[in-house]
Amino acid sequence: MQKVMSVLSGNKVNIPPVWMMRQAGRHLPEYLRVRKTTNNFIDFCFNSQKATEVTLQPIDRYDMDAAILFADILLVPIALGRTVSFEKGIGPILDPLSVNDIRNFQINTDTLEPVYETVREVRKKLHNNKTLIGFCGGPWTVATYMLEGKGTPNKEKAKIFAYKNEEAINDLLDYLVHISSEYLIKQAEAGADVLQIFESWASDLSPYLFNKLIIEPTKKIIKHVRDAGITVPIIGFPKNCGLSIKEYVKSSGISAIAVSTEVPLDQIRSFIPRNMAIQGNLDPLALRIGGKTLKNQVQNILDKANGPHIFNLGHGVTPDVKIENIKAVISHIRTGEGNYV
Ligand code: 1CP
Repeated sequence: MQKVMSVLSGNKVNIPPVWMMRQAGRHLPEYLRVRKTTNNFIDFCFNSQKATEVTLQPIDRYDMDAAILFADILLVPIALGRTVSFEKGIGPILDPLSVNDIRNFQINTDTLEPVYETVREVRKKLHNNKTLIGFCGGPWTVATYMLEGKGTPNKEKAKIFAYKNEEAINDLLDYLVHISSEYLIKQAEAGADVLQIFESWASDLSPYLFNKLIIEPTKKIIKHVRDAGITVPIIGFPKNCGLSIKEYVKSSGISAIAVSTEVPLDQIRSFIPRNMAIQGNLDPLALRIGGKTLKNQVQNILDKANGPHIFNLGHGVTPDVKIENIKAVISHIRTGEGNYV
């Protein structure tokens, strides 16, 4: 059995499986080489051959236990007829939504077909002891980009929209639930072994908004996926959501919880179901710093993660991370020692 699957089914193993969010990305020279061949990031994501190649790079380079599909959470707004572009040094740019736009989405889910082709290709090429993870963004996280038009520090415009436009926000989230459910179902049908829902902007929400914007839409997605007969484990990642993580674990229907860096691994066990797998939560900053700092942080997580655990970061690998340090982390996890630099 794949190690990741074993842990997700509740087994505690001596050596935890490991993968890292954004493991396929700009810290890898082989990624940059392929990335350079396509100017536009969206075209790159929709090029199955290139997306397959970069999905597999971290497996070849590091022997990670899981590959994560190379795509982006912002492909879903494209299926709703919106324009998305990525500007160098800025990030995603979208045309900010008005209430009227929400009534007039031009839905075209066929746009997402190349992503399923990538999943099929990767699953064919990946060794069967490795897990393939498919994903989508949480509806609220995707909505923040659609409403704000770009990544912003506090998502204030999106939150004010949510408070003031009850009907429009419900409609928007329903559209996103609908497309994201289909997106996940088709990824699983194409061969994804596990699905992850990235709720990157789950922080600073009142419990009222957390329930409305995060829990309810997630519940609906998971229900649709299960109703379609998909049984694969679903990992939820409600980043930086504070105590709301309790309600999220209890009510959303997720199979496993991915935790960002601030969550004390030894405390979360007391309020999640026995044998639920936890994924995370090495500080990405420690990975950037390396040396003794990184070694101590890795050991700390190994010591505290009592129970089924998938080793990962609390957020993504940054472009300045040294390859030697990722290798050292993996070696430390598997052999007890690593050459940190
Ligand atoms: O030039 C480049 O190569 C762009 C960098 C990049 C990469 C490597 C972006 C732009 N997206 C991705 C791929 C990606 N995105 C993956 C697959 C690769 C992997 O993890 O190895 C995944 C799972 C995502 C998910 C994603 N995209 C999230 C959720 C996770 C997270 O980081 O919080 C989010 C928020 C996005 C939006 C996004 N995509 C890219 C950028 C610069 C952003 C905005 C981030 C922000 O607002 O801070």
